[in-house]
Amino acid sequence: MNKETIFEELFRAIVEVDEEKAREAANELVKEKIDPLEGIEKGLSKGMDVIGERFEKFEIYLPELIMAGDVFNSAMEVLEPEIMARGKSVAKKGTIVLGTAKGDIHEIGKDIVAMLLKTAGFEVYNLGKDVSTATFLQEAEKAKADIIGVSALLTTTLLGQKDLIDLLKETGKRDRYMVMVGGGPASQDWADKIGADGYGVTAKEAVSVALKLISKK
Ligand code: B12
Repeated sequence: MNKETIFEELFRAIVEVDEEKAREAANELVKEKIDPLEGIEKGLSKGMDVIGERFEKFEIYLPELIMAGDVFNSAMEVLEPEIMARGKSVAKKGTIVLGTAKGDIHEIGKDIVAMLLKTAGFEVYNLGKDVSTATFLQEAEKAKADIIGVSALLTTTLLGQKDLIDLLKETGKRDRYMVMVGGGPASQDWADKIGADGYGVTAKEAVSVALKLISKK
């Protein structure tokens, strides 16, 4: 199977909510030695965008959304070892505490960000989903983190990113931690507006942003 066909199969596996197809296409991708990140971007994530659009138009409902997430994860089970194996970094770059904002349970994208940061040499503390601003700060202190990363997929939970920056200011710790934000409704404009140090559209970008931030330290 060629590259484009595999991407198409990954895309269709999500849109058709077909776990078996997802695993098969992911295995094929690994066999053909294609960059798994390209498969995520050009296949799986594109499928998720279509699922999101259909959900918005009431063409599908919550159970399908949940199942699409499961299909994505089953492809990731195949791709993750390959991504980790391709990571070639040895030297430790820095420490990052990462989580999804309070009230938000989306974590597929955030987990990919965590995985890529690890392969790039960061020590990553993945706090999971629905994380309060107080917990972000508490865990960053415990881990002696350099960077705090906040993911938000809902317009309503985007404010959690601003709340963290406000909390850091209030507690006199704004200069202690760099803050990186991401997720669907976030943007560079938003990051600038709330005074975040970095923003990334994709997990790959999250890594370059984190590397840039750490080099400035
Ligand atoms: C799967 C999914 C779910 C799953 C999540 C499963 C899980 N374990 O994560 C479930 C079923 C739980 C779910 C629930 C809901 N969802 Co939902 N969901 C999605 C869907 C289809 C895909 C998200 C996804 O995983 N994408 C794939 C990953 C790889 O991409 P990503 O998350 O964007 O992450 C990438 C980048 O954003 C970036 N990134 C992510 N985090 C970070 C962090 C940093 C620091 C950086 C730098 C970068 C970065 O890197 C990632 C990899 O490249 C989206 C549609 C969409 N296109 O986003 C809707 C979507 C996000 N959901 C939506 C909604 C409305 C809901 C619900 C409210 C539905 C409901 N009525 O209950 C609930 C909310 C529950 C809650 N409290 O959080 C809306 C949000 C609208 C809005 N703007 O507010 C969307 C956009 C669908 C839509 N178009 O209507 N959902």
